[in-house]
Amino acid sequence: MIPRITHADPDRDRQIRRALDEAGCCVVTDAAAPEVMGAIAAELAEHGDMASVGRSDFEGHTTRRTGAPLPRSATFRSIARHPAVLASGDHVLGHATTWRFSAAEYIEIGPGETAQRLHRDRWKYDMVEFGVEVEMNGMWAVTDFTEANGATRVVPGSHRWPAEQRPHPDDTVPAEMPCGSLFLYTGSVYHGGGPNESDEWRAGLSLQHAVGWLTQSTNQFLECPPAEVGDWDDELLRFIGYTKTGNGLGYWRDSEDPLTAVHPDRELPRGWATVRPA
Ligand SMILES: O=C(O)CCC(=O)C(=O)O
Ligand SMILES: [Fe+2]
Repeated sequence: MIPRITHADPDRDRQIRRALDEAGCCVVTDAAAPEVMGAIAAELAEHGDMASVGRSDFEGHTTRRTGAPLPRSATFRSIARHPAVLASGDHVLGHATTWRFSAAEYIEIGPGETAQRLHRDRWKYDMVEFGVEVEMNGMWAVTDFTEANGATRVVPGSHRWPAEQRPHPDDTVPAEMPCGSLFLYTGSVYHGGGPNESDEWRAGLSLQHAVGWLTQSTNQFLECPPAEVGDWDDELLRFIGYTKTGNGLGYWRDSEDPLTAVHPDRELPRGWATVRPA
């Protein structure tokens, strides 16, 4: 069973932490208004039309993926640091000096799509067994997610499975949720896009976050270059990677703070010492 938590519940963050510990996943309902989801869909629509459908069994054959929602959608920027995202990342990735945004992708699963292969998202890191969780991911329901239209299928509790244990499709349950819900899951939970047996498209905004010492899935400094992000909040810039981390990672030139590249007029402290995101 996937734990379900209501966004407005005063005990929300504690429940999210417990669900991620026990099940490795949860659904937060009413995390954003359906209008917010609609605005993101509208802002991404012109880019989605240009993106091709997938080319492999993993990407899907009637699934459209649109990248770079941060620069393309001001509305997505306004919810990238949603409180439920911050609570889950702080809990799962808080062992690292910093954790940060890694990628987001708008995934539209079309009628007739088959089930995606079940996987752990953290396998992208050469399938290394790190001994700590390195990813904390999510999926915004931009449309309703139903079992029929391709809701993500997940194996609750599989974040604890040993490396050699593999899931069977019968182990999965669909992350059914209304538009505006947020499905949260750790990098070790087995899951995959569901088969779409309906005649409608299922749209979701997939989120990836990782510890600061790993490469981000998308190159944020190409996607959100310094010259184009001068009016973004410092918190968001820190969140997408304009920050030092660990013991001497992420600095720029003469041990400068990378935020200096966006705001050359600012005097920011130099040095390798980590600054935690604002
Ligand atoms: O579209 C989905 O429901 C899941 C996609 C996914 O897990 C992935 O592409 O890694
Ligand atoms: Fe995945």
